[in-house]
Amino acid sequence: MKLPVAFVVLVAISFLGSGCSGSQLGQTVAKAEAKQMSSNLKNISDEEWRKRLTPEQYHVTRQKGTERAFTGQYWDNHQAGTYKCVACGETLFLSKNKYDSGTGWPSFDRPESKDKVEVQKDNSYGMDRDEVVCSKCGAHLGHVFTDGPATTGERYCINSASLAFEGDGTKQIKKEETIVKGTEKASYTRADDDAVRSDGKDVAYFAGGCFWGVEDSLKNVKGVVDTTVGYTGGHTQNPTYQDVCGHGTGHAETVRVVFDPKIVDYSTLVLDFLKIHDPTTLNRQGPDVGDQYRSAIFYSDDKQADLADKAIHSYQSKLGTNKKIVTQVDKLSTFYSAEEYHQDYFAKHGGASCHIRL
Ligand code: MHO
Repeated sequence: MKLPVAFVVLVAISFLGSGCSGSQLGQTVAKAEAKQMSSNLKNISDEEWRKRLTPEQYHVTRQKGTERAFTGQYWDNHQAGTYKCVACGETLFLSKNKYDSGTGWPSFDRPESKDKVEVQKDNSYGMDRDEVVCSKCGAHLGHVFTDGPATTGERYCINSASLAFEGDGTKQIKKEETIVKGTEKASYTRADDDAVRSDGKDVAYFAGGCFWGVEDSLKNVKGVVDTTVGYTGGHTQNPTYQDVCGHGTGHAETVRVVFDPKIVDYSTLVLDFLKIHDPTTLNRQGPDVGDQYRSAIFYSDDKQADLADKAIHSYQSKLGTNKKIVTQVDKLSTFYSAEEYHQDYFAKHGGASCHIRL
């Protein structure tokens, strides 16, 4: 708007006329000015933002980018202080509301105050997510999910690149260790699976993006008796979630599925697995990018390999020729279970599963 003074005067006159007190008027004018400033910020040209921000900050805040997990400046920051918008300096989050979500992004259970951020629908990648932007300048910050801690139930998953931290000089002690790393991890080999088979059950392994969603979808299939999320297909022994996010392990987020073959057969499970994710995107499921999110079936023997190939072939003919299935069919090696806090993630934390059956 080109007439800020006229706008403020207009607001002032209308409130004077309604008998508004002097201090209320002051606040009203201040609010109007703030609104004006914020609309000015929202009108800054793309070219100007490019000059003001680093390429990474520009990509995240103006192009709605996402930094890679565990790579940003603040995911593991435990200093006390405030997190401001990197683009306009507005205070957005406080360290006392920050918690260790284990996702590799700074996570807060609430913003400094509700009016500091705006939440808008984000239907990109065919998903239904809530995008969080800075109310003042419109910078993209991240997303908010409903799988946060009990205090508010919300997880503001924010990119470090959107934030500028200002410490108050004191180190904040971690309130509680929400993540137990390494201790309960187990690994499964062919011998473990054969023991399951000798008991009349069978085992299958599927990788199709974020394992929270794959597990959540498959565990409800009739005949599935047990599921475990973990890592396989790579070369690092006993990897952590953070190792796998770092792309150096070759592992894929995978779900080990124990099923009763008298109730559901392997081919049916494979077809169901193909339907709950997009098997046509290489090293990617929606917003989650990287080889740990590749689509893969890890087979235990030639029979499983053959059935997997046949199921893929039959699903490909349903999809037609435009979209090519890129699901890998690979021989299973050791499967390492993921950290306890990743097991049954949606059942424990609530929130909507990211995998929907087509
Ligand atoms: N984008 C997901 C990935 C988690 S999954 C366990 C998140 O919300 O952190 O890779």
